[in-house]
Amino acid sequence: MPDKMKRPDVKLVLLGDMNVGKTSLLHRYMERKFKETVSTVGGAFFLKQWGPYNISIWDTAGREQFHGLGSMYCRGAAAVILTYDVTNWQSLAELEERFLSLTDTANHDCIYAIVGNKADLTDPKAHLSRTSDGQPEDQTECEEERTEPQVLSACPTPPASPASLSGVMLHKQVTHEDAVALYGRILRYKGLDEKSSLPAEKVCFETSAKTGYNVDALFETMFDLVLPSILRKRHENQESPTVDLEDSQGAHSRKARIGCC
Ligand SMILES: Nc1nc2c(ncn2[C@@H]2O[C@H](COP(=O)(O)OP(=O)(O)OP(=O)(O)O)[C@@H](O)[C@H]2O)c(=O)[nH]1
Ligand SMILES: [Mg+2]
Repeated sequence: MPDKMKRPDVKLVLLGDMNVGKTSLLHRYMERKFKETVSTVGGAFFLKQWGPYNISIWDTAGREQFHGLGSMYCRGAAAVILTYDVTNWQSLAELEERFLSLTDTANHDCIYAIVGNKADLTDPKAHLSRTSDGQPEDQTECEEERTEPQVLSACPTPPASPASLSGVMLHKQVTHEDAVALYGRILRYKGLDEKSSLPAEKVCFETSAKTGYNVDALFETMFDLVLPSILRKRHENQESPTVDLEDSQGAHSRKARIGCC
């Protein structure tokens, strides 16, 4: 497929504190598995083909030292997925204290989702997971259970809690209501009216990257919600077509060469 066909139509960004599971959520959705992660450095993006559209999904680093990059990654984002860990109250507080202001560079009609990950640690129902077509999630490739030695990197992400391995439930520090309340505060921060915005029930999720619980629902809901943004962008581009600098420079230099020889 020519390179141009793969240019992203729209951008989604995952934000949140280190260790909440942003990279694991993306692996689960894109690669259908849960595997050991290394704490993200800077950011990385995956391209997802959604019908005729290309969606770039940006994974960002939660570590404080990369904080300055966050607003750059959010520039022009059509959706931001603010991620916390349901077993860690501070990870929710950080979304408001540290990450929300990074979204000032996102599109004015950016959609915000609030996602509480690691639900498998607190909620037995998060152990059962279905793919978007209703099939049980395939967990046979769960690399966490592999016994081969893992290559240690300079900055390994702390391993999943032993509780997640033993099946012991942990205390849920953040409730769904806490996330809904944060969503309300985000709308106020953005100067948006609750009545004309997406309802919290549509954009507040609890997920498990480990079991796959709600992961398809999260990403695919977001893809559907950004479709209007894609269509608007395409419409704007049709009305004021951009000049492809590469092509025009190529044509120009070809002309120049023709002219001078
Ligand atoms: N039990 C459980 N553990 C998870 C889940 N998601 C991630 N983890 C574990 O949490 C740790 C951190 O996961 P990452 O995906 O690297 O976290 P991150 O948010 O990308 O972290 P940074 O890249 O540092 O910002 C890893 O040990 C994962 O195995 C989950 O849904 N359930
Ligand atoms: Mg990461």
